Amino acid sequence: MTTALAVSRLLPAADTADALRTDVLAGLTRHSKQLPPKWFYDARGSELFEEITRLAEYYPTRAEREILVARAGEIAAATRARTLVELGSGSSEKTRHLIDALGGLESYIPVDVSESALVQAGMALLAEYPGLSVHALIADFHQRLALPATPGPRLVAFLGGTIGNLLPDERAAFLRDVRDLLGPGDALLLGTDLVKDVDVLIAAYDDASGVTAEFNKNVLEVINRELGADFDPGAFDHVACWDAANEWMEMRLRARAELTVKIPELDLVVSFDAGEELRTEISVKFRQAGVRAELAAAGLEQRHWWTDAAGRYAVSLAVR
Ligand code: AVJ
Repeated sequence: MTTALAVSRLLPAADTADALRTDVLAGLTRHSKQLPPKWFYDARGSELFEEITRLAEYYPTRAEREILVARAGEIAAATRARTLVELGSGSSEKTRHLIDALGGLESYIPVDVSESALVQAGMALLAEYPGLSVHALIADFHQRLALPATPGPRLVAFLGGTIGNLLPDERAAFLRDVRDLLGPGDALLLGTDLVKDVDVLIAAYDDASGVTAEFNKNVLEVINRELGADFDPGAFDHVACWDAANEWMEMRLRARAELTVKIPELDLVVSFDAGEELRTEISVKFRQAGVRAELAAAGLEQRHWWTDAAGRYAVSLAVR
């Protein structure tokens, strides 16, 4: 028996194109230039991110995997989930531990903006788990989701530490939206990177082999391709720094010299001073009390908090 992969597009491709134009226009014409990190992830950017997850310096992926492997049985027992919804699923690599552990799982709903990642991951999972129905949703995790009618209880997973890309008010709105997705008996599994030694953090975002630098500069390639811009990625330096007041890592691109960039699709010319920085990502590092408080503010109760043995990363299980 072959089961087809169901794919629903909740995010029209035209909306994605509009969103990029809006973000680039707003982000490059303001006083402190910035771009949202979601634009890193075209096919090349997703590939570079996968490479980052294998770097010696980039611990979060391995730490999260350690937790999921160690706690899979507890997660299964606590949730008895029959449907797994994974927000920002990407390659769905980390999901296999959960699917394996959730013995009674009937339905898997990966949600991602990247259609290519969804189709690739979805097809692979269908082949590996013959009894599982897979319904992929092309959607932005920032958008309110209407989920297909699948059997409960549902477990909504948001892993990888991606919640750290959101500012505090964006996290609050996101967590309220997740709460609205959950019915009684449903649960949220949330991965968060933790505050730690600054040198460890800096190394994770500025690796010796330069993969993260290339990942960071890839956003300029995306803007060149999609909006006809003429960014020279080589004219920028990769910068990773710790913001101690906000407890987040920042990635920036710093113009080596004064330069201008044409963005024909926006009828825009942008100038950079020598040394001017463009913020491309924040990656918030959390503490347990903070995560618990943010969950509570959204109407969610933190039932479990599991860290890796080294205490670098945490996975929370929360319910309504
Ligand atoms: C996938 C968003 C969790 O913030 O650590 C990796 C992306 N940025 N290296 C992170 C990223 C630089 C990553 N997240």
